Amino acid sequence: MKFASAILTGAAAVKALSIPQNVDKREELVPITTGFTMKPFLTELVEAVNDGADLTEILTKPAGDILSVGIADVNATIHLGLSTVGLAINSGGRVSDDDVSRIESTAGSASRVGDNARGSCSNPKVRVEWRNMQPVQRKAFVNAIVCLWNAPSKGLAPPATNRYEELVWVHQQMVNKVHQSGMFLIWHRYYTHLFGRMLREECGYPGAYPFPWWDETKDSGNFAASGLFTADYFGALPQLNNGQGTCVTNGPFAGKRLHIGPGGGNQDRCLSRGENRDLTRQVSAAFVNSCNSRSTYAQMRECTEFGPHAYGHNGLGPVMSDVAASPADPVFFLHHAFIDRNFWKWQSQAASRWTDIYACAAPGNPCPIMGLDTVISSMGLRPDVRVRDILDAEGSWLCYSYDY
Ligand SMILES: [Cu+2]
Repeated sequence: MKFASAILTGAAAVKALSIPQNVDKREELVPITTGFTMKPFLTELVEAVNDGADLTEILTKPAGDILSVGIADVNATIHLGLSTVGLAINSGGRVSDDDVSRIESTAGSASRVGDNARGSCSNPKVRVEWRNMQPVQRKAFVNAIVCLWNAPSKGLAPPATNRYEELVWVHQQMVNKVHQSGMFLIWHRYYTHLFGRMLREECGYPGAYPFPWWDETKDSGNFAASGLFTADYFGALPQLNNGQGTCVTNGPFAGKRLHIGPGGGNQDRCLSRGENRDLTRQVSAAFVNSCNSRSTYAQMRECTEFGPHAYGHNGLGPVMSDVAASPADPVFFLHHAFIDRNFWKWQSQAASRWTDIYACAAPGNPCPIMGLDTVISSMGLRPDVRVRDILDAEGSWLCYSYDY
């Protein structure tokens, strides 16, 4: 094949190169084909207020910076939107409420977490917001990801061409079990933690350096300005180009090829990004506060998953909006550390949230109930754990907290 193309000249060579199946062809623009289910802020806000949450608290609680102009906007929108949103809510859509009341009535006697007590985690490792890390730490973090990417696979997943892709493969295989149910926050907490352990144990990311998280509320509507997307770190995040993402061509991930996904398939393609500011604008402190004002795990999880989580994913382009294989973009883990930090903050509001959980262990109606002994699997990446091991991030098993 190589020989054949080498002897083609002039017009014949140009024609050969334009054949779509040509393996040497490298795409520049990548269409967006799937996306996470989204639920708008306004809908969530009205539901939260209907459930007794304090609107002023949601809009002014300092979970990030909310501009006064933002508050005025939101108030105006609420007045305009109440009647239509009210109709939408009354006509259904609150997927998990039935399940939640059923679960709460049957699982109220869940036992306390005893063997994951906080006492044995006297000095939790602090996860630090990206901007608060030293440049040398940020660089080491990115280098460790590159190391995982360059490391051979361990045979866990045949389609994976390197160790990093085994991690992506696990998410792809688990996708239907760990989204759209109570498993979402718990499982992604474990998955993100495993990623951190692989960086430290397999790629030498120093124990003294923190695991980062990304406070996306500070970059609401302009993720590209976060400081993550530079040639020093994760490479560019351009705006969408005609609704399409662009292959990453700068930084340590320039020219990287992906082999797990899109969706359930496994196709060679580029790592691509493209910001949709209409979507990233939705990832606001007010939205996070609204989710964290919900009193039950099920409500908070649903708000988070379909809210800031989904808008962050879908706002970052073709790879990050691919539900199954989104971890193929390493920025996935900073995004999920942000989601986990919000979960941690919600848990911090009441001691029982570290020790008890009422949730669905998988999608479905009726759904299987999650208890403290429900197994959390990474399909062989590391040994399985139970919910009770990781429900409390500041317990002995995980032993971490966040800087704010
Ligand atoms: Cu996921």
